[in-house]
This record gives sequence, C-alpha cells and structure tokens, in this order.
Amino acid sequence: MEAGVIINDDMNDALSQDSTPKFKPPFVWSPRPAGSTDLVWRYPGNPILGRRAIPCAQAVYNSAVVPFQNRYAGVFRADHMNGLPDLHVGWSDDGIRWELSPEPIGFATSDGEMPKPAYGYDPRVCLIGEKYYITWCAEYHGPTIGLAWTSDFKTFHRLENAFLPNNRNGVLFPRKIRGHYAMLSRPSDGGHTPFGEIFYSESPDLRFWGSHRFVMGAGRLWWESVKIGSGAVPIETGEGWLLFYHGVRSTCNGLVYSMGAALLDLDNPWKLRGRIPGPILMPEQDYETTGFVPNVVFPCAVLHDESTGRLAIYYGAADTHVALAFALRDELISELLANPATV
Ligand code: BMA
Repeated sequence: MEAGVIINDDMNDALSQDSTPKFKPPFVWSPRPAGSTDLVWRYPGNPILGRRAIPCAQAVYNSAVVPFQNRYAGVFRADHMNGLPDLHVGWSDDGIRWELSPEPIGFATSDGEMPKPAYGYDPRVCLIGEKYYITWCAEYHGPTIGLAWTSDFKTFHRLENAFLPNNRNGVLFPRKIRGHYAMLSRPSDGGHTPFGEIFYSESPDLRFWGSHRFVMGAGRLWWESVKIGSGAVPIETGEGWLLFYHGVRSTCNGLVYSMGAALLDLDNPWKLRGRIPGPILMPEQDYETTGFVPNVVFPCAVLHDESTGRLAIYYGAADTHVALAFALRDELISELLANPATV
C-alpha cells in the first residue's frame, strides 16, 4: 500500500447492499498533511494514472469513479494515439490502482438514427436508483451531452443526447428533484469556449429536458473570471447540494483551470446559497503544471463517506493524468455558509 494512505475497513460493517453510500470497498483516505491549513489536500502518491496507462492512449485524465459491489468501477477519458478521446471502463480494488479496459466502451442502441460519436470525453458517473448513468461530452455536429446507463459496467445503453450542441460538462443529480431528473450543464461553443455559465435543467424521463434555469456564472475574482463548468455529481448535505466545479482564468500563457466549491439549494438547486471566493485547488504540482495542457485541475468525481464526511476527489491534471485529493465535507460546508452567494 502506498505511503500516507489509510484504507478504512470499519465502514464495511455498517453498510448493507442498499444503503447509501455504497461503500463495500474500503474508502480511500489520506489525512491532511501536518502544518497544512488547506481545505483540499493531495494524495501523496499522485498522479494515479497518466501517460500510456493503456497502450492505445497517450494520456488518461478527466475521469469518473464510483463504488460498485466490492470494488470501484470507473469511466475514463483516454486520448488515443490518433488524437481523438474515447471512453474506457476501469476497475480497482482500492480506488488507486486501476486496470483499464484496452477497448473503448461500445454503446448499445437500437436507434439507427443515433450515430456513433467520433469522440467522447470528460465522463461523469451518477447512481440513480439501481442504474449508473454516464454523462459525457459526445460529438454530434459539435460537442453535446451524451447520456447512457449501465447496471454492470459491461453493457452500456445509450440514450438520446440531452441537449443540442454546443454543450459540455453535463452532471446529473443523484436523485429526482421536484419529481424530475435534474442535470447541470454548460452551454458552449465548438472550440475553446471563451465564456461559460452553469445552467440547471429537468426532465420527466431523461429524454426531454426543459425548465432551464441559470445557476451561476463566471466569478468576480480572477481565478474563475473567464468561465466555469460543473465538476462532480453534487453531494447531498443537510445544508444543500455541495458542488465541485472548475473555474478558468486567462493569463499571458493561456488558460488556467482551478477547482471551486459552491452550495446549491436542496429543493431549488438553481438557487446558489454559497460560493467559496477563492479556488480550493490550483495547479501547483508538476503533474498539474506540466503535461499536454499545462495548468489544469479538472474535477470529475467525488466519493463521499457519509458517516465521517470524508471526501475523495478525482480530478484530471494537465490533460494528462488522473490525480486524487481529499477534503472534509463539514469544513467545506462551514466555509460555504460563511460565504453566502450574492450573484
Ligand atoms: C476544456 C475541456 C476539458 C479540458 C480543458 C483544459 O474545454 O476540453 O476536457 O481538460 O478544456 O484543456
């Protein structure tokens, strides 16, 4: 086992097949380093995946993982040697050492009108009821939100794309809200979008989406002044939905992607309750500042141990690696409540 990591076995006792969270595998955790006051701290063994993690890919990053039965399963972004990204399934016993399928996911669809996207990237995985839903950036005359479900991480059933192009960063909520499925997304352009705000949409059936509401826009502070986009599936807390997102600033050397946290109202999630003014993680380590795209941290998944409030954050680093960081739910919530949203 890598240094600094505590695998917490007691959790297994308290959990039944259908309890939430479904931590049958041990929760991965590394305590805050001595002397640090950071709200979010990194796994000392970072990065956990990177260049040539599978032979067909030159980088693996921006990926999403969930506990599944006794292990972890994930959907990973792999940038292939032909330059195009695609999605691959991965498995892990400890959430750190991953085995990735060398073959991209083949999405099953009976609808001949649904073309296979030329590329797919930035997956998120959300458990709703008994099904694991995958949202990702799928190509359809530009980037849009692809949607599929699986119950075994072997067969993936493709649904209709959620929105018209161009849209990115589709993130589902883990339960229905006001009787509807709910999703955050970020309308975009077809390139390196110079704008970006988070919107909320709802659907009765995961096919038809509407009731679109503005949630939050680029911030007043530099670190997120160009654009923002949702990161991980929101975490339900007594105070609201805890959302990890990315915020982007512009510099003389290009864009810089950092990580932020916001609190959304539980019943009306387009109402922003709190927003931590500064980034909670900025590119700093070599694997974040150096890579295919330097200076990027891009959260796509967070594991939550409800009983301890421990959070394990999976994020893409420099469009090259998957890295892991940790935080405590209650510390973030206190900080968010101390910073009520004004915009
Ligand atoms: C965004 C997305 C992400 C990527 C980021 C930084 O527009 O394409 O996949 O990590 O840019 O390059």
